[in-house]
Amino acid sequence: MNWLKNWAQISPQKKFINDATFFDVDHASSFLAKKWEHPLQNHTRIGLLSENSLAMCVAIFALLKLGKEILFLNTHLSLSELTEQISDAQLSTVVSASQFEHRVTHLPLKIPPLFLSVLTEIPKLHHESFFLPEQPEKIAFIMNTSATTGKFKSVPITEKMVYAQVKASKEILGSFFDDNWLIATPLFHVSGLSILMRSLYNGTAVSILSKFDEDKILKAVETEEINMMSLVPTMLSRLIERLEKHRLRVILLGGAFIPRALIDAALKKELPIYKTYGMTETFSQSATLNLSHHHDKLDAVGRALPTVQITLKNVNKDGIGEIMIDSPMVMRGYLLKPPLSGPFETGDIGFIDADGFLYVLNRRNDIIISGGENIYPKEIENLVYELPEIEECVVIPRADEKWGQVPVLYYSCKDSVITDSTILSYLKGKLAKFKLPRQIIYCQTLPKNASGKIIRKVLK
Ligand code: S0N
Ligand code: MG
Ligand code: MG
Repeated sequence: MNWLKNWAQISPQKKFINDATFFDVDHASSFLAKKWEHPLQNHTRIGLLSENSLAMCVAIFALLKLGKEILFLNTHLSLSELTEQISDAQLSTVVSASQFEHRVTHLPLKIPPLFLSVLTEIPKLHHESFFLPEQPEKIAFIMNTSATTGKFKSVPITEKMVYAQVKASKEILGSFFDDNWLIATPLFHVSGLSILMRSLYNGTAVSILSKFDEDKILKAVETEEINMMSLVPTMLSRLIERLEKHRLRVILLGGAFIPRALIDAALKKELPIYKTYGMTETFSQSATLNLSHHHDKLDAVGRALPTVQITLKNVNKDGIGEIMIDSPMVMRGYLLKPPLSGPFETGDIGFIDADGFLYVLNRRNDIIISGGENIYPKEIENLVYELPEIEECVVIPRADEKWGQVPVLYYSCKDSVITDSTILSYLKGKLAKFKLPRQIIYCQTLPKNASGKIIRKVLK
């Protein structure tokens, strides 16, 4: 993938990331690639642990130039979660922001970690060229997503998938010379990484903020050139009231259920909302709805992007079925697992209307989406079952104004009892903070059906 090199030649002085030009980013990433070539020799799969930053982007391009597979690590994960992800993917080492140094030193790495701070040392004139052959099937990125079993799954994202996504996205959203897309979602999710790759493909600019900070975003939108952003509903809720002066042409909104009240508020403000339906396995958006053009379809998530076919399986008498996606942007099998063929089974339930608009009724099985972060009840339940006092437990979502949904734990005990706070402190440190149950409820027995299965619906 030589897009960066190409833009550095075509428009070297054009801004790419914050104040850094295409030339700067190409130059810095080549320098870094040269520096890392030797230590990373013989190691293909490299972890990356960082909050959003220019340095993180430069590292991404340096690793791509070296032909590495970059496994993105969620910065919110606990040490034990990180350790498991690193061992599972057979990572040799990680590139880390220096703020995580104390955690990285505890990880089981084969060779010492590399730190992003080296970026301050880039000499002005040094320039090394990296030319890469086109390799559509090569894995560029790996992202872990939570799975029904409670254990994550690793999604290999090939160059072909990236190309298919960014090209289809451009056809739907258009691209203008002065576009500047705010990256406020994490680069360790496809919601963030896809912005970087789309803008790289289009030769347009991005603005990066390390943290989601309402004041900073509103100021940037008012005073800077930002005209596009990608948000999860929790983020838009936190911004919408004060979002007055702007030149936004696209707000790509997705990653979780979008409450109707939020849509109504956005319409009232005439915000350029594009609802998006996508997932890590499709390297982000696969269907999109421009709200301002479709006032009669507000509950839909839109029509399939070019090259995407969305179909339904096991359709019931009301036309509702399981959503399947086929496209060159679709993953062809999880990492270190057997390949998948045919359309990808999302596990989501929905229907398609006569005009081809997709409606999603239920996201995958019993998934909980808190502020755009996915949580599977099983990953919490599995840990709770490690406590000897626990007889049974179940985690279900509770609606939450701020986060959309939060996990709630119900449990029953064997002979000896256990306190809620003992359970919580057991989970703390083992789970990312956003996965911790917001409420813990003791039950003498949990409601069950005739075959002895816990009925989640009753607790909901
Ligand atoms: C919502 C965010 C920004 C909240 O983080 P924030 O404000 O930085 O929180 P902190 O200040 O760090 O912490 C405050 C307290 O809140 C807890 N906390 C943090 N995050 C969460 C959370 N998600 N749920 C519950 N609690 C949370 C902290 O632990 C802390 O607690 P205390 O006070 O006790 O210490 C942040 O969560 C965020 O960035 N969320 C977005 C993540 C995201 O991008 N998800 C999308 C994933 N999906 C996809 O990528 C596929 C869909 C897709 O591609 C897409 C999605 C959206 C838009 C476009 C697209 C596209 O198609 O391109
Ligand atoms: Mg945070
Ligand atoms: Mg915050």
